[in-house]
Amino acid sequence: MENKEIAKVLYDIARYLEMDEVPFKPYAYEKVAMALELFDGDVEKIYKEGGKEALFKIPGVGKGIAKAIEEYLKTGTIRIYEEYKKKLPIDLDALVRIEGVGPKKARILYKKLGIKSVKDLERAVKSHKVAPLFGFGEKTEKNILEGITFLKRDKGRFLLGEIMPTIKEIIKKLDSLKEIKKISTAGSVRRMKETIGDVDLLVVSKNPPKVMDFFCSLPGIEKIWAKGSTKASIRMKQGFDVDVRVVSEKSYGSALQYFTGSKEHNITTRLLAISKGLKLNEYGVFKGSKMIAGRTEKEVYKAIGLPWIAPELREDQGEVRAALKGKLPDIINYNDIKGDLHCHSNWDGGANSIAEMAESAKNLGYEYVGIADHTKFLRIEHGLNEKQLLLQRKEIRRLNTKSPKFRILQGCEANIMADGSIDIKDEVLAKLDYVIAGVHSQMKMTKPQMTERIIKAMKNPNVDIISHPTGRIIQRRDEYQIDFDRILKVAKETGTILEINSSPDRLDLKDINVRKAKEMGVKMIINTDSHQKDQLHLIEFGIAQARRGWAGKKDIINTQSAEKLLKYFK
Ligand code: DGT
Ligand code: CA
Ligand code: CA
Repeated sequence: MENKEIAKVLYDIARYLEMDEVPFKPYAYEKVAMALELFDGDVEKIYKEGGKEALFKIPGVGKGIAKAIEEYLKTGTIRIYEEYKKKLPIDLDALVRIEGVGPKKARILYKKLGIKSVKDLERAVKSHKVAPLFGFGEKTEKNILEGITFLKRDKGRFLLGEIMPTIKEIIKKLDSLKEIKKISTAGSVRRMKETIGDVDLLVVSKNPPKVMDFFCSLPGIEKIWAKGSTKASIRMKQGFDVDVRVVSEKSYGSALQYFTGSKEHNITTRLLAISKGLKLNEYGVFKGSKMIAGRTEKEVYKAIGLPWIAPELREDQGEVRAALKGKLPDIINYNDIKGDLHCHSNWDGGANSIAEMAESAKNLGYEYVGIADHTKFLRIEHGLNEKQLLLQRKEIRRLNTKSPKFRILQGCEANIMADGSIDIKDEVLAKLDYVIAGVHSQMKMTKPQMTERIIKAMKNPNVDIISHPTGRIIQRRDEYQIDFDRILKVAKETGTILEINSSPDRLDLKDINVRKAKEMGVKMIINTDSHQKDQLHLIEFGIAQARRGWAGKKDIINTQSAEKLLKYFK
């Protein structure tokens, strides 16, 4: 049984408990569910070997949850989970994905209007049955409708960061099969797009039937759509589909080039081949009937007169033209980051201590880490006030003397208030190593208002970085109404750094905005916004967006040493 499967059930229980207004418990379940998703060990194995007590190894697991996990491992379900499902037979997963609908609201909607699904809700909202409910109102009704429309727009796509761990597991399993000589992702996964329609895998093997059998018997499969002699397609329990294709070694490069896409990039490369009197397809590059390339991607690109192009760039956004002129950007590499400056500690309710965050950062090979806890306006996040920030500063200084080679920097993630002011006094901000400021409230302002609000914050001489600058949450919430070009202009003038937030549901700045920032000469920083140590690795997804936005090492300030980095700050 997969950890993720258990995590999912715990998440659901957390939501049900929340709907039932049980205090504290929902949070405990949710925390363990989150920890489980990132947990390295195999929970089922740990339990088999060490019994219930061994489950305490999982962060956040106490007696109650250990018992629940045990019950699930033994019986395949949990009693309260089944009871809740009967009591509240609604499509909870889908309903709470709508911005503006939480578990509590979902419960009211079911009890009062019998709403079980998104479809039911859409109907109710459109006939204005929701606004009169206690705790809802016109505005909520409108927000819910917007949320539903938003979800539909991106229907059936999955967050890359959410499914990547499973993709990596699948690849690892396939790779263990000796009949598989080579394996790679293709399609949007290889291009590291923020959302994924389906997962494409490419395999080289001399024994395709064996590969097909093995692939179609992987754990976690919900159903098999198709199983042919060299091609198969499955649906995973998590809801997404995976296509696998077996190709011959001599066509591996051209197949990889073809199935990596994007479709638009392929059209451009194929036209280029035609213009040179060649034919390019998934089997190779051909001159008449003679195959002149196909074994590797590099050789395929070379045959049509191009250097190899990184998959993240293959969106037909001018990359082929740039390649022809020898002007492909020298994009940042996945191992170029030297430290993460947006990490939360347990001072603001994060899961880990400053020392633990630092330890994990060190293990990633970083030279420094920056603690940027929330500040006082964000009460629910236990934001720190001036006094606490100064206390924390002392603590960080103490920790730094203990490990001279690795450096902990202290920042904060302060709030940009509606009028553009910062919720922490300037004299305290000035004492920190750096200051991140972000919008966390009143996000629905008009374009001029929101633009001015952020500009005012950037003009504050203590504000160095703007976190998640456009505020979007993928599949949930649009960007704020802002004049992004003006924001870039002022960022440039004031030397303010814009964050590329790596959280898989944010990825903010997104790729096209990264490209704009780069073109304007605005510096950026890639951070994870980790609230626990196991999230630090999510940096991969921020780097991917930076690459998709053509950013180079020099555009991203945390590719520099701590000393150089501190010089960038105001
Ligand atoms: P997705 O799955 O919607 O996130 O996006 P992709 O890019 O993974 O698209 P998918 O899975 O439909 O196809 C994988 C790749 O195969 C695609 O990026 C390019 C190639 N491909 C598929 N259909 C066509 C086509 O009709 N023409 C060309 N030139 N290439 C195609
Ligand atoms: Ca795909
Ligand atoms: Ca596909």
